[in-house]
Amino acid sequence: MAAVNRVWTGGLMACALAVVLASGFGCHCKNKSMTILPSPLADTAAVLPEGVTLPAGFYPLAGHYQPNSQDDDYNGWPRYIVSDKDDMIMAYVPAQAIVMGGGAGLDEVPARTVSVSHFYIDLHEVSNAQFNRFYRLAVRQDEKDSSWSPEHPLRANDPDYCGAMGRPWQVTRAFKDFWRLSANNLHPVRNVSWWEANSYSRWTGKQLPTEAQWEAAARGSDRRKYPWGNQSTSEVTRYLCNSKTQKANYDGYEYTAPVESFAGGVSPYGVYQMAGNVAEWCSDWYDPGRYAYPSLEDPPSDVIRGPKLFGDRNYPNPQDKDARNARVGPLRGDQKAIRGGSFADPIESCRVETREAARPDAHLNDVGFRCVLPLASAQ
Ligand SMILES: [Ca+2]
Ligand SMILES: [Ca+2]
Repeated sequence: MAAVNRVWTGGLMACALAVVLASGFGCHCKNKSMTILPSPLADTAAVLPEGVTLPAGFYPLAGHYQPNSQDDDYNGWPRYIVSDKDDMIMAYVPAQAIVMGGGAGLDEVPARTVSVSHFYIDLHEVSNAQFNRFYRLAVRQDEKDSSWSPEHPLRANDPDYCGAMGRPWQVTRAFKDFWRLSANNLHPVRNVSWWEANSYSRWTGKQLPTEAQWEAAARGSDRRKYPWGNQSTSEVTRYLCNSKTQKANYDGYEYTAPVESFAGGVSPYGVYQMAGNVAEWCSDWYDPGRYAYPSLEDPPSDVIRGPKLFGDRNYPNPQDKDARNARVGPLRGDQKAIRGGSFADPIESCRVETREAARPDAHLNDVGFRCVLPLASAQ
């Protein structure tokens, strides 16, 4: 677990990030056949060790992957990979047991230990440019074929599908309320509903993180209060995090900051802005009392799933022990979990343990998202 404490310092990564972000959006989508070219960041020729297999469309980061090097190797797993669909760099988070919660909020107690398998997580929040690339594709496909949906569309018997939503994967232009072409391409997308975030994640072949995955990526296993440690004074955090400060501009940003800002505040895995900037949608339905049902197990496969309709007064169902025990969250709910706090929250609300929630159809001006790539089995 020594790797957990390594802090990323890669100037090379910053260069690669700047190149892909500066290249803007649409570079893969201009020809009508929609041919997906490999990301310029992808090392498509890399030979991975036996037993290390990345899904199609995911490659080691070009110029960075050196098998068996101490700096870029978690038992053969590249420390950084690239997601071809959205040119996103993703960071490796090893399998581990983490202590979730234990903080000040009533929904954060008691602390509980959860085992998380290994996965990759987006290095930064999804940017306006990245989301706009998906939006343009979604709208164009929607106009041609009204039955279009991203890969792996939700079905009516999927627990994440709400019949009242009609076509929940439909992507709206709401994010454009806060996106100004060229002016803030590299800022995080916001004003996107959970459905839209989920559609994006499915399009890329990824998922939204569970609360457990999100917390593991933000803090590792040492129970730190913030991604960078425990410092919380405004004098210190002005250099580590974009939160709401007494002086509107104390940390340099009254609203959002570019997604790769505040390099000093990255998590133990080098992940940017898990605290602040925009708060982030998670895949879990929100259950404020869930920590009272500690469990190390995934939900049993024979649990009967069903759609949850808004306004169901039976939620949470006290009989639904299987769902409440699941570390991946309840099977039903009417709000989705949100993590990390935002530019509109005081630093105390940007703690790793802070839990918030909103209806999945809500468009909130300080909520965005990032994605994860779960790996098949624990190492
Ligand atoms: Ca700020
Ligand atoms: Ca954030």
